[in-house]
Amino acid sequence: MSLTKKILIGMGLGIVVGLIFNLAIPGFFDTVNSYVFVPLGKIFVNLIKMLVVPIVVVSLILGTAGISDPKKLGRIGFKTVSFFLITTALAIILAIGLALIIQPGSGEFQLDGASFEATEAPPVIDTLLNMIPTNPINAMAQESMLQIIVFSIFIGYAIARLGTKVDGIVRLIEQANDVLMYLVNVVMKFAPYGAFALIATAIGGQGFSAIMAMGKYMFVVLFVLLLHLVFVYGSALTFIGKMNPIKFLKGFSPAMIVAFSTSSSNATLPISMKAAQNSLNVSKTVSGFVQPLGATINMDGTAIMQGVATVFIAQIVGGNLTIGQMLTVLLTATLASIGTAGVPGVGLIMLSMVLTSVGLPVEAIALILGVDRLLDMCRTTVNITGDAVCAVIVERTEGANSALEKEEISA
Ligand code: DAS
Repeated sequence: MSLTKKILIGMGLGIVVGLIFNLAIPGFFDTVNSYVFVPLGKIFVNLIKMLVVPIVVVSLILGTAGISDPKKLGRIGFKTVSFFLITTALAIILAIGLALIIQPGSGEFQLDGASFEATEAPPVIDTLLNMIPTNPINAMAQESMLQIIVFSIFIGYAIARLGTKVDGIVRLIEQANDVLMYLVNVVMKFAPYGAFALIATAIGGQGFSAIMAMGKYMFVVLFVLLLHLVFVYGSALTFIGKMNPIKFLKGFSPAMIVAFSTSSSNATLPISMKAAQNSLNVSKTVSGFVQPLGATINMDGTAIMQGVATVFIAQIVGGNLTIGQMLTVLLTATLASIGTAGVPGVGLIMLSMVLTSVGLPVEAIALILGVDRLLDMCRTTVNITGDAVCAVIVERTEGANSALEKEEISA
């Protein structure tokens, strides 16, 4: 049975058991919750938190090293990275904006105990200065995410500039990334039990209001994913890529279906490259550069989930994000999407990093864990679609450039 099915079963059982305790035997809930649900849920959350810092360090070093060597990047690379960063930032702004308007986390459901002290954001200058770690190891120990990110980016930049001299370190970090991605799979095997326990705790304590909150959260994420697909990618294709979005959809839908069913950008890559080359007239050169890079550093769908989830969790723990914290979310979610490889569930692990960066309790992912797998299927589809849209646009403008160059030569 697939992991998706197991997580859905875990979620379903969690809802049923939670409702039984909430509606029929509330007197037993506290005891069973303390000795069964909370420990099981804590194991899963701690396993996720255990991976966050190493994954952020390793994947951001590799991601930055991969995109910060101007020689290697060239014009195609510059266009590609610019498109990725602009669309990811747009995705997060859309996500935070709509989550603030729709307010999925405001209502009678509030998370008990998890108090959310809006850490008053110090003046912007201090925030920027504090991003530079005086002691990177201490930053990791303290889970100071912005400092960890800055340190990783510096290392990645240095690796890119030193090139072959540090091949040994690159190989070591690449192997560390493989180990961590393997561990993501191992941790995700525990997800069905974690989903069951965390949802049983939330619903056992709060009943239907918790289910309503989950439903509203899911609606907002799906709504923003659709908006991003239609408006951001649709207009980019029409006005820059000079391609009819319907034509794109017809040519790229096989890859979108594979992404939806596998929840993995990496697993879909061969299909999405073939679809781009055979049906969207993207050259092997552009497709071979843009799509593999995009599968790693461009995850608009994941960034949307992280934007909505952070605002949602801030709302259910009774607080609202300050402007400074929203900017932190914009920065950390954009950077989070740069390094994380496209494997199932990695977006949830990186969400822990975003939550930590604004002082929100990671335990609050309890409510979104159960529906995360379904959303992972949808956001992975958006992730790889963004890569293909970028490939079409780079091809079109490169094609235009090379056509212009040919004209100049022949003139
Ligand atoms: N499943 C990831 C991907 O392959 C996205 C995510 O986990 O958010 O793109």
